[in-house]
Amino acid sequence: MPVAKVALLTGITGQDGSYLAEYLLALGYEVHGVVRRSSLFNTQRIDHMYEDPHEGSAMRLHFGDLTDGVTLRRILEAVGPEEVYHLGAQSHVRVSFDMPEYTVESVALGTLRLLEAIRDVDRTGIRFYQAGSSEMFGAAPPPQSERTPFYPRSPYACAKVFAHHQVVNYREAYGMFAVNGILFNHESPRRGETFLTRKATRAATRIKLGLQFTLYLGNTRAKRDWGYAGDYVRAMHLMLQQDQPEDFVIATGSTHSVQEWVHAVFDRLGLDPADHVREDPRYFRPTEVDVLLGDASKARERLGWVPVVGFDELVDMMVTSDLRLAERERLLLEAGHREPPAIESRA
Ligand code: NAP
Ligand code: F7E
Repeated sequence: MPVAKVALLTGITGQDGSYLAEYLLALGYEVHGVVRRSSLFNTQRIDHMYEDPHEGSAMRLHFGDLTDGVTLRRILEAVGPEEVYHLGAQSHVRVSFDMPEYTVESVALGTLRLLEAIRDVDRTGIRFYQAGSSEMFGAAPPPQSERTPFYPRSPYACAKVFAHHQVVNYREAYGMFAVNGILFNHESPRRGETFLTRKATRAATRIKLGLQFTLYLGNTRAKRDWGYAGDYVRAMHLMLQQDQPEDFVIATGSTHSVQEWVHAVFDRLGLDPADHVREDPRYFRPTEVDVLLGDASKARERLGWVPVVGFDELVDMMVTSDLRLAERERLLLEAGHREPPAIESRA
């Protein structure tokens, strides 16, 4: 019987980490994840994969933090992974303007800490994936590909550009198998509730069931290339199975405005956004990324990667899932549970 490959994931509790862990477990991997300590459980997205380690679970969790290099090194030594998927980050662009120093600590220096730990533990045997972002292109005109120069427009994007260049430099300086996936926006029913797509599906489904009345938004003219997270984690894995380490753009190749997303969501529920959507200046960013539209032809040709889920199917999937969630909320409310705070009071 072939020996299972061992993978270590930072950010396993996040949207992408949960889909990637599922994907790798299905391929027969032993999956290890770095989880930060929190006062409430932060493992909701991966609980369904967790089994008692005493009974030989294929997924194991380790306490660690991207701001703590010593612990990252200890985890690497203890786990001995063949593949490291570095997904952990303070990943919210607007929040990065509120918390620039912490964002750089976790996104830029966190990546450097991990690369340094790998260099010491085993510089050539471990394959390393860096979660790069289309935000790095920022104000560069579309379409954006691997050849497009970066023009970052937020502390988050500046930190990702730093991490990107470190990965290239560790590859060239130490011969490490280290790659950057430059992923455009990808969404799912597991998307954090303060990102635009999910904020809209949560709000519209709650409005439909009478749990909320208004959705407050910032800039609705921005355009994004939105794909499905489940498709994008396949690309991460493919990048680490190649003969040579190379960087790839991952995108759908079509772009839609925030307004289009909101209309598509409200339409499906028979609601008119004009009755419910209002502007709130606090959701605007000091500098915005106006249009993202990815050219993923290199990934199509070299990895054989193409997205399966399109815009309409993604909207359907997220609306259906959040409608179920809102129905549960309403049932709890009817059973006398306290009304939860409105989504927009949270971020
Ligand atoms: P996410 O849902 O926000 O998940 C982020 C993960 O990082 C969570 O597991 C979080 O832990 C963890 N984390 C945050 N700060 C940490 C720290 N200091 N130490 C250790 N772990 C920490 O993000 P995502 O959407 O899955 O994205 C995954 C990665 O891809 C991120 O690096 C993101 O920047 C990048 N990316 C995302 C997209 C996208 O559209 N989703 C596109 C391009 C790039 P908690 O659960 O405890 O918060
Ligand atoms: O914003 C606009 C906002 O926060 C999308 C992260 O995963 O993808 C994500 O970053 C657009 C922006 O995602 C609201 O101004 C309007 O133009 O969902 P978002 P993002 O900033 O594109 C990239 C690729 C990453 O790497 C990041 O980690 O929507 N917008 N009104 C709003 N956005 C939010 N969040 N909330 C609003 O009320």
